Amino acid sequence: MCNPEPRSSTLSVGQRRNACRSPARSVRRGAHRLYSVLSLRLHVPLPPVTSSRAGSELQSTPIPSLQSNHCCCPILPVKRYSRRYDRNRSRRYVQALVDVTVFPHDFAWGAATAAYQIEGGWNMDGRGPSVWDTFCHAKGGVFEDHTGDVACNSYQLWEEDLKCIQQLGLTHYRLSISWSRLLPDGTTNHVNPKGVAYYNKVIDDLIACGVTPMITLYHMDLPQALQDLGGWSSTEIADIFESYARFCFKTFGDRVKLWITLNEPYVCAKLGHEDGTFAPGIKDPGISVYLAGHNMLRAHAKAWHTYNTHFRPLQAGQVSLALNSDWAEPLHPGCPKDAAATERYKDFSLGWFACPVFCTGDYPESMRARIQSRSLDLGCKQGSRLPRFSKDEPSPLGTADFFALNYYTSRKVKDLNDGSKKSELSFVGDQGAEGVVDPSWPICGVHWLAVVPDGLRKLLKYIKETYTSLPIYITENGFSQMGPVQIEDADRCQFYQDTLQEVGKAISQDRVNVKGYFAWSLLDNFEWNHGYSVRFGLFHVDFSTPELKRIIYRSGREYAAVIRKQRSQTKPRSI
Ligand code: GBH
Repeated sequence: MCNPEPRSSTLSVGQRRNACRSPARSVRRGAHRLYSVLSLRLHVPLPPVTSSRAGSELQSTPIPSLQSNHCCCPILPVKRYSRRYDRNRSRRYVQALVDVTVFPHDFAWGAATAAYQIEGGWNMDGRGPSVWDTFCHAKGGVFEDHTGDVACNSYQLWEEDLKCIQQLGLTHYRLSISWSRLLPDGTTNHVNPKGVAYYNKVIDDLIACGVTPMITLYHMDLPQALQDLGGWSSTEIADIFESYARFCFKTFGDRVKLWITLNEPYVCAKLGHEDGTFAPGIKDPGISVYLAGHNMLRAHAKAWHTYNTHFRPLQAGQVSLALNSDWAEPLHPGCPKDAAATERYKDFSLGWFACPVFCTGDYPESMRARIQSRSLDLGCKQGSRLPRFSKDEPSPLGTADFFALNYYTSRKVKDLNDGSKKSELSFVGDQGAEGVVDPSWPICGVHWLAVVPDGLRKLLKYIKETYTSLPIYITENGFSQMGPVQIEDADRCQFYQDTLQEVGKAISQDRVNVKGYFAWSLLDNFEWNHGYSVRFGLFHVDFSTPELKRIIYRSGREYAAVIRKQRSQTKPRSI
């Protein structure tokens, strides 16, 4: 097993090679040799080598491998790379393989980032602390105690980011606002003028360059002052969020027409309040998770109604929330228990937020029924642990003008009702289902990311059929790299090629109204509890030097070529 090395490692390539014994070491060794050559040519210092396993060791609950005690299925070892993703095959990508003609002429070609992951400047110019500052500074929760204190320093290097955006030829850029940079204590009682100036400049620069901004109001970084009042578990947070949203609509809405209120409420509620692996690090299984999710939905609904009533008439923009979801299929297709578990798995992830907003104004029936009956069985005093929406507040139903989807991976789902979680007070126990990785799927980089591009197509179709015919923006999708930096990231090129091909099929064959695609991410950045050991960027950021130089990956060059090609080939139809 591989011990992570310090970021300023001076080991030779040979020593590094011996230090890292991952199953994919031959692939990585080759890549590292290539990188060594590049580093000479580009004067790029060698990157730190981090173990491909180091990140997964952080996880308290590792992704279960394919193990099953019912039905029949051979159990194969999980591979880290398949043949598909380790070949230098993507040259044909731009020329032949992605059929760009199926994308509508006004398709949004984007990349996404989030404030805490890139900005740094954590205490500069009056920014207040957020829960992620506290979580990182407390140490122990993040790989090698990395922090977002500096990150890509986009607070001071915005112009460098803008050059990257222009180099890619993006039509859209998705960024998030650091709530505590704008409102240091989270409330509109104190506005930080430097924060307003920063986002004004970013927005103005984007527009001047012909790039449409999409702005997320909340991407995991709650102001610490609000956490001190109870955070997402408190009822009051919904009104406080509404005031923040109103402030942003008023201040930036003359120029910003695409808004995301909350990014991935599932992740914030589950990882932040159930598992405790994300800030604010609360481990309160089976209870806080539903409360936090509920207050996020209330907050979102209030913000949407505010926009709808007070801003839409003048500003004519659109507001939604970004929901993450795996695609899920039964582990054993013929097994009715796995089939039912798969429906629950989808309901407890995507349905938890999509059903109230797009379908019924309430949680999925399966969540209501399961949490109610298990609350009784487990002797919960307060009745069901799943809160109810009050009739005195705006309903979440209809509070989205488009569907915003973050897709990364897929799972095979097995029934858990007879297992150890049966009498456990927990979200997974309520769900009664567990997602596992199919051994035929390549795992690239971070351990949870099984690469399944056609899962995205299936998910898009499912959303259209189950939730809404509104336009869909894929607001995040990407591929990670760990270990030695590979600027010539052929595997990621292959991934984008396959994925865009699947998106094209969803548009042309399944008739899904996909309006745009945002690659995660513009830059290598602070990847939450994996720190800087996992890289999702289209640009590499050299974190070992203070300049934090941005270097385009081959996948960035190829993404740019696809965008250029699509934009030159598809013109608006003349009337
Ligand atoms: C996105 O979430 C985030 O919006 C973005 O900020 C982030 O950088 C990007 O993913 C890449 O990770 O470790 O087994 O507990 C994607 C959804 C859900 C994927 C939580 C990782 C953790 C699995 N994420 N999941 S585990």
